[in-house]
Amino acid sequence: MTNHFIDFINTDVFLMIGSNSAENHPQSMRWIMKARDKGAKLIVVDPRLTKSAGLADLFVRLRPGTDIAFINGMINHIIQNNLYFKEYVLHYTNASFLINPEYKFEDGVFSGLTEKDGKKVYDTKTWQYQTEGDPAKDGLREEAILKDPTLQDPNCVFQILKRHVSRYDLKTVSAITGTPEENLRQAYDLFASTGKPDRAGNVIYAMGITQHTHGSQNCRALAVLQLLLGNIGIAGGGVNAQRGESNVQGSTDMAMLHHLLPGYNPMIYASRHSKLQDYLDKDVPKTGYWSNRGKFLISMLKAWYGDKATPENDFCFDWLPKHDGKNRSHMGIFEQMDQGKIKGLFAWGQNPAVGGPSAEQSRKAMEKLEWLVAVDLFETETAAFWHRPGADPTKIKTEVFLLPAAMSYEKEGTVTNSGRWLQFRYKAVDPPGEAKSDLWIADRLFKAVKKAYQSGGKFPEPMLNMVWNYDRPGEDEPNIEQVAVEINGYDVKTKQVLPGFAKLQDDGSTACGCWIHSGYWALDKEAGTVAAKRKLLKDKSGLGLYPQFSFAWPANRRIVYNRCSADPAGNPWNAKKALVKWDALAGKWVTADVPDFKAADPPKDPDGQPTPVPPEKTVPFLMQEEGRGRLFAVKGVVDGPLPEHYEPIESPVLNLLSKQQNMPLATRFKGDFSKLAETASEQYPYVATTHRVIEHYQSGAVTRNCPTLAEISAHMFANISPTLAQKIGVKTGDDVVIETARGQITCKVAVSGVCLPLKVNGKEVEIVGMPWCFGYQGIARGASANSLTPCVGDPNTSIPEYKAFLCNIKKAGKQ
Ligand SMILES: Nc1nc2c(c(=O)[nH]1)N[C@H]1C(S)=C(S)[C@@H](COP(=O)(O)OP(=O)(O)OC[C@H]3O[C@@H](n4cnc5c(=O)[nH]c(N)nc54)[C@H](O)[C@@H]3O)O[C@H]1N2
Ligand SMILES: Nc1nc2c(c(=O)[nH]1)N[C@H]1C(S)=C(S)[C@@H](COP(=O)(O)OP(=O)(O)OC[C@H]3O[C@@H](n4cnc5c(=O)[nH]c(N)nc54)[C@H](O)[C@@H]3O)O[C@H]1N2
Ligand SMILES: [Mo]
Repeated sequence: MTNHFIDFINTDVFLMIGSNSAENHPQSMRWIMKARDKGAKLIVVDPRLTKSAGLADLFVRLRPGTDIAFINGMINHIIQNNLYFKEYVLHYTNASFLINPEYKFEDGVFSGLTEKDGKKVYDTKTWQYQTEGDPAKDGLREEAILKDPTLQDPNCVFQILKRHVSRYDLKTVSAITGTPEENLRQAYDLFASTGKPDRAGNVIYAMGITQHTHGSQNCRALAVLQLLLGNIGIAGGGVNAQRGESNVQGSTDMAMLHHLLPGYNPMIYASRHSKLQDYLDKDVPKTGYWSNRGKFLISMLKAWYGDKATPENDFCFDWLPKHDGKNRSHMGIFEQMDQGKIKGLFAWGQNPAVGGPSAEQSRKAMEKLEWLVAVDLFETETAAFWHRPGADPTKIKTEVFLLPAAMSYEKEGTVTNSGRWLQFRYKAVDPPGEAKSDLWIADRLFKAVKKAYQSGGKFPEPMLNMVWNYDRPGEDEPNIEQVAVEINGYDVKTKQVLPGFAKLQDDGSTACGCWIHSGYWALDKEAGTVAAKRKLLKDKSGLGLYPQFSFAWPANRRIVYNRCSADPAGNPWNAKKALVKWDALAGKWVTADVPDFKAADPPKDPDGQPTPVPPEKTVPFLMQEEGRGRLFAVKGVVDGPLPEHYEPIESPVLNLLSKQQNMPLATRFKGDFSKLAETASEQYPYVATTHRVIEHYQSGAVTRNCPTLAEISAHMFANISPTLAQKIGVKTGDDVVIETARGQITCKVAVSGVCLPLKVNGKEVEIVGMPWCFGYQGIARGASANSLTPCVGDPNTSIPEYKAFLCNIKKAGKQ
């Protein structure tokens, strides 16, 4: 999230799209409802009439997988009717920047589409700015980029965007999404009303936006929208992803992703990086804040390899495992497993037999493993895959270990919420039986592997020399505070904990495990550490910033890009909600939030005062190389500089906008994972989507094992409309069989207005909505929706297309 939950009280209009916060983020909904009590409006955009939609001022029902049509339509409406925030757009975005005149968009694809190793990729040469000098040598300096401040040049970003979205008129959008034109117009006007200096619009999104083959472009479209309306960097605004598991933000910060290192540094690839200098040359930008990336990487190497890491040996860069460039995402791993190329799997706090796409094929792929270790609270469907219904345990050779883990209340450690707030939580109760904390398990596992390497093995150095100083004398449990010190960072010589990442160096004098978290473990006089802070009292701003409650990364900043909350001269757009302000008389910045720009230069002599940086010298988007918000993405996404509507891979209709039916770069998989229905399939005529329910958590391991919750929500079901129910002859409570190209399931049916047919280009399209929390273990059992879902993914993230695919549905027992 660019903003945070309490900040929602400052919002005037919410656009909740592809998120059902009332069920899935009740704490978030609490702040939304507080804002509504003060007069804020809520728009909900969802294929289903959700509990959130029931609380909305305006509900927009759209066909799954058509959000870009909806959002580009809004962008078009805003530009055509002059509803964008002109001064903001001109000064804080790349609207005026000129793009290579060779850039083209034709037949639904961008210039540069080619094939490499049998895969479609874009060469992004024509998507670049026109510059003076050579950006490859000097970096992407803002001063060197050619611009047209009148925004009239046909090659400027604003005109390119305007042309691109002009095809998304109300009629076309309505024909694609199935949303009536009047409903679209109402939503567009209401949200566009926030394109004024004193109005704040807040975009809230989650899995309805991300789980598509164009999920990243869905997010991009929302960012473009918010930049046009001047809603980024202001109180009550932002693009706010409602993250999932309580600590999923923390786990992505820590690089639980195959293409990242901690703190969102890019991964090291064998093909690109044979030595440290390659990384510094190719992946450290010359301009923008990421130009400090070398300091972050080298400090990480010092944290991992300690005294062994020296400038002479590239800080042990050679010891880091290198990515081989293959698809190592969830689906890539299961494809490899199916091909017998993976020997063993740790399912550590995850349950892919229920949560992964094409679940039955995935369960079969696990049969090819030599061993599987499940580290979990329960014997999940994954741990029990070898004795699942229909499997023959005598034929499955996989050796399965179940290590019982302690739950969050049974151990201590930090959790990072969607708003980037990190907080230390204390242990409440002891874990039952032999259950151990994950840290304990990781500690013993590492020590056992290290011991094995001591008696030989290939390339033992990284294992034998890894810093592992978490023992607490006389205690069984490793010292989690020592782990925190390593993540926070310390001075190598004095071992003093660092106050923040500004102190990190690239000469080996500092160590830091995850630069964005740096400062969270710095000492606080009263609380002990910043992350342990729990003081709500001091919020002088009145904006809910509460700087003394927990720690918000980076640098305890609550609202990122906050320079944009004031005009170029430093006067807040909205004086009542000022985050930062230039006091011209005093010649300094007055700040309620930690500024997201360089507000002062350090003092010239040790006793001197820092010198304030005047407004015209500050950069609104510090993390971007060119310092501006990108309406047109010259970098960062592989599948296009502007969002374009493509149909989901499985779709009931042809793409109305172009010949390009779906995302040209979508990731696809082989063998058992390649099964797909064709466009407008007669065999699978209905659109299916999946969602969560308030009673169950995720794959249901923790909630279907809880007797009360298992009783409240005991059955797998599918929601269908009364018209579809009539057509197939069922009523609520009947059993139905749902089938896709991957397989079939039997479950109950619920007939209501939650799902209704939509008129898509003159054709009635029925929607089938299913929760995905059921499986064959636990107290409440039922069929898994993921037995039906396809293995296709977004080319940037490899997230599966869980939210839009084709199915058939029949009354059970009927042919
Ligand atoms: N009770 C409960 N809370 C949870 C979880 C849980 O399992 N149970 N899981 C947690 C986790 S890990 C996560 S990631 C979050 C997820 O939180 P959400 O994203 O809110 O969860 P979903 O219900 O999967 O999807 C949200 C909505 O997207 C809609 N949708 C489907 N397809 C589309 C589409 O193409 N466009 C649009 N605009 N909407 C679409 C669905 O109908 C659904 O209402 O919730 C977290 N909170
Ligand atoms: N069709 C469909 N599929 C989806 C989605 C969807 O919307 N539709 N959503 C996707 C999303 S957003 C997500 S996040 C994934 C989730 O997919 P998974 O992560 O595979 O599912 P979870 O049920 O969250 O698995 C967490 C496991 O961790 C265990 N656990 C809980 N606490 C601890 C602990 O402290 N330590 C350890 N070691 N274990 C613990 C739980 O018992 C549980 O078995 O599913 C994805 N799958
Ligand atoms: Mo999630």
